[in-house]
Amino acid sequence: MTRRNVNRWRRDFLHRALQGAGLIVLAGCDKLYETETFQAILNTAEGANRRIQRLLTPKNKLAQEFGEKDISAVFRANGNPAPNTPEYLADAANQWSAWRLEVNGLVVQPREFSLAELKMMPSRTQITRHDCVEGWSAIAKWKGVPLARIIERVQPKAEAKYVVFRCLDTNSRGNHYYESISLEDALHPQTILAYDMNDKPVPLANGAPLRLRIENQLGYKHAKYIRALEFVASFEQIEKGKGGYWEDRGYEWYAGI
Ligand SMILES: Nc1nc2c(c(=O)[nH]1)N[C@H]1C(S)=C(S)[C@@H](COP(=O)(O)O)O[C@H]1N2
Ligand SMILES: [Mo]
Repeated sequence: MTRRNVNRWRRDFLHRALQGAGLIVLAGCDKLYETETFQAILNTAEGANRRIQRLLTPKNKLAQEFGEKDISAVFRANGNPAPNTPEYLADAANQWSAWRLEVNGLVVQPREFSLAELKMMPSRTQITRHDCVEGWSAIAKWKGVPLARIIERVQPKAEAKYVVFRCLDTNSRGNHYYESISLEDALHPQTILAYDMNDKPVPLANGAPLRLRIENQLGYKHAKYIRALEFVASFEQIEKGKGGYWEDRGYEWYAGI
């Protein structure tokens, strides 16, 4: 197959998988979501397993995972410092009880999650290596809620293609950090919204209270200080249109490793 055919096949496959799995709503089929049986199937563990099964494409290959003994003694903090707005500092002082993750855009059920709610959802723990393009790497243990679990709750519409991560921090000129990934990568089993790092809450310097781990991608894709997830059909209208803070400054959008 040519590369184009492979890409087309992958796209069609994903589309079918998502449809079959009930993760996207076909135009005009919104009613299906309102039926009790359908909701019941979605809510069963079996339903969840079946959905994951169907999404296992070659691209879902797992990144290498390590053992406790491999965890780096020092894990650098990189990029913008933690926000120093009164709101962020107050949220941190109050153990994030007032903080909310907003999930909106092209979804059937936009909603907010408190940190406590995210922590009550099924979690995944993984010891992985972070690779920054600046030439350093570090291994840490991360615990968080798989993004797939959030996706099940909010139900992206058929037009949704990307998840945009809106971050709380800014550079010295006041530009907010943001990132975007494909729905396909968002459903990867190792793509998690992490709230713990090395068995403790993620430190402020490393993106508290919630940061992305997307283990098949380079460091700059791992959005820290997440405020909101936005489901979109295109990111051309966002900031400079390249899909992320560093992408707007010349980095590749697809930063696969
Ligand atoms: N919100 C936000 N996320 C970010 C950054 C940033 O400046 N702001 N820097 C990125 C880069 S380049 C890297 S290498 C990692 C660093 O994560 P760490 O601070 O946990 O080492 O975060 C990424 N995510
Ligand atoms: Mo980086």
